[in-house]
Amino acid sequence: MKKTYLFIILSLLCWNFSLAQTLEIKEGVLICNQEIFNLSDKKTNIYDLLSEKRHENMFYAENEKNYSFLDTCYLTYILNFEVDKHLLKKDIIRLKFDYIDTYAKIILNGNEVATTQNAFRSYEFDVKDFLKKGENSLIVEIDPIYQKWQAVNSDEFNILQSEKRAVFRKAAFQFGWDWAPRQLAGEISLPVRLTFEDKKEYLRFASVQTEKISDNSANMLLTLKTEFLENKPYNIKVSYSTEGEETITKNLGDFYLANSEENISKLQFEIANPQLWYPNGYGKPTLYDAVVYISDEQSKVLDSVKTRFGIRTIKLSQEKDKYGSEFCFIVNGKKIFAKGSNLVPTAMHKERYEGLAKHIDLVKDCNMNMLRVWGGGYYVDEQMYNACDEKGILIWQDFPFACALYPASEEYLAEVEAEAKENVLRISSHPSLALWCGNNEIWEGWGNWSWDKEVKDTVLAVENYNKLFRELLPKVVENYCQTIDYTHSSPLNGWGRKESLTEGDCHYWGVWWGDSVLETYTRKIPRFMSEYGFQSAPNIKTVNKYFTLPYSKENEGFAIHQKHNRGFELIDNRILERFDGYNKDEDYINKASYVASEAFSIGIESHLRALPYCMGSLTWQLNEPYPAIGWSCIDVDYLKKDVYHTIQKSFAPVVISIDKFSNQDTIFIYVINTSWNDFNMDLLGKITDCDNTAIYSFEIESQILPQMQSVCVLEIAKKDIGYYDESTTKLEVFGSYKDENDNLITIDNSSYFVYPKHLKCNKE
Ligand code: BMA
Repeated sequence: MKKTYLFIILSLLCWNFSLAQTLEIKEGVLICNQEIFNLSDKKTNIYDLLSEKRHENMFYAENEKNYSFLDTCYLTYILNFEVDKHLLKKDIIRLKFDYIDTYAKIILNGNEVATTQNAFRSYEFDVKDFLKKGENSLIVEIDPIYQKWQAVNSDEFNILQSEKRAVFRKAAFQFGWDWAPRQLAGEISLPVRLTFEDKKEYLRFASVQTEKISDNSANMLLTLKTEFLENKPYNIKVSYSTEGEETITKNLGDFYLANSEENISKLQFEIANPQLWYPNGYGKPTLYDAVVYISDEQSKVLDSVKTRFGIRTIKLSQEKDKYGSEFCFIVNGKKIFAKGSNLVPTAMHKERYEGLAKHIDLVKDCNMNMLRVWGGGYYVDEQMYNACDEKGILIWQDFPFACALYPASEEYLAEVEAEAKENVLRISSHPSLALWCGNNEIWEGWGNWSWDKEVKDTVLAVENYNKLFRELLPKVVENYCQTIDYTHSSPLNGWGRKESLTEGDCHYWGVWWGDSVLETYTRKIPRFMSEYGFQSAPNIKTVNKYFTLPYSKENEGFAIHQKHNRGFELIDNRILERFDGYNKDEDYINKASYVASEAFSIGIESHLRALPYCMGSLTWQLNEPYPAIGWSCIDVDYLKKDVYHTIQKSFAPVVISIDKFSNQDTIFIYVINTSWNDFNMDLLGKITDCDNTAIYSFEIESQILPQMQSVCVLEIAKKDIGYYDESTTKLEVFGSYKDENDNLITIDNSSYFVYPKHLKCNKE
């Protein structure tokens, strides 16, 4: 085999109190079907490497078909590196992988170090015995999952024959989804790290959570992960600071930490006069930087670790009321209206969500304050959590389980427990974390999708569900992240059931899957809408980059990007209500966008008008890892789709909404204020005819808009509008108010009363 010369980066990290050294292995080769590819830390997966070698865009036209053979390909990563003999003298030498997907064998200098089977964990191994002076060879072999997947006997695991993927701890969407192709080949991320350390007492990790906020102080919970402690008292100090304030150091006292379970210890401290963290639209997301020190009895500092936190409480209120029970987030003691979207992975492979971290302003500028991390992807990585902490974007984190029955053998539960412990503890310090949720649409599937007819043992299926989602996962959350609530599934009830509108969260798919007209949203108001949406094509630049003309379902270079089996039909049904037809070019893209924009504005405004009955609206979906004709508002290249602008407008702090659907004789005009400030608004409105002559107008001065309220400011009886013909009229409403910073804000909304094809005059 061709000898590979590798780039080794040896970085000396001078930690405060001992000399630890890290060797980063950033380059190597990947072999697939005897073909050799050079790796770099930017390119580690076979799909990117192959498309680079072929000089082609993998997702252009039908190209993706030529990559499907990779599903069955055996992959071998070869990473050679040099080790200095001094390093070998260190007591603890560990090999660390941030990401290995799935079923890998790790071989170091001919010795099998370990096998892995879970893409949701990071891995580290003691390798002191396997390393040698000079050149070392690390080989990672990844077996294709495809053959294992085909061979799964679903009855053996009591899972669905149609969703055998559930046996593997690998992101569900990679098996193919209705917005993504199937791409199953595994990978590792680079750099792989070797750490060389002396054996001594270590503070490995610290997380700070908020337990309680009272008048002038906050009670904080400090969770520490330690290693190699002895059975003696250790002193713990925390230094913390936030921008513009002095650093405060607190001595928390002396503790016997060595006997803690799994080296995890929990301590408490208080912060006086805390600066609170608030979500976008409700205040500043203030962050604190902290350093935790561990010292011995002689006050010698043994180790320290940095962390970052925010001071906020967040609760999910599911209090019962006369309708059912609410589903509402309470931040720092006050209710918020959750505005946001569902986050899916930003790339088909290792990148997970990092890409969006760099584009997080797209989320903030869209007036969003919450993202739900959909369970068919991964646990969100640090970059993205950090970005959300900084911008005030709350994260609802599903555990990675979606749309399938999952096994619950001891072995499987042990894997899930390991991944959950690692990720829950890692994420617990982030103030953006709002909720842990067991899974996506499994409880709904069980109750509504005839799974009971497909699975071998229905009693066992419920037992398995309970073991995973009502026992194991809530227990991990309780142990490692006790300040954050847990709910076992999203949604609580399937959208066909009446309870979906009176209690819990709801995924309402009557519009789209159910082929209902868009205005159905006005009648299907849940307590919290956690998924709903309508498809459209990517931004036109992205369309031109990936799709070929004509834009018709007969042209595979276009049609391959529609992954929903009834997608074209459902879009057509709504377009043809509004337009007489379309050309199979940009005209189709524009008309589909028109429909989707209308869907999102009707949906969001319906939820807002129903405040406080409805306390959240999360569109499906924020982003996509592939150029799909799909539901996202940001496309694969991070470009805004038309629907982005619609959603941004509808998620503004104060919104004018025209309700023309709930009563055929009356038009209702609402103003909804989802902020925590009261405003006064002046409103102006007119109904114009074809020649722009006003046939009706109104003015409202100093309309009081109390915080967190939806106010019906005017009812217009159609009989009172002089000459009125729905096919020739348009209603426009303008409003202006001074916001909390005394800035003059102007907003507007407008509406026609018939579909474009029935409009008798040619208005823009
Ligand atoms: C919801 C999601 C996804 C899916 C979307 C659109 O149910 O949970 O599974 O992509 O519908 O069909």
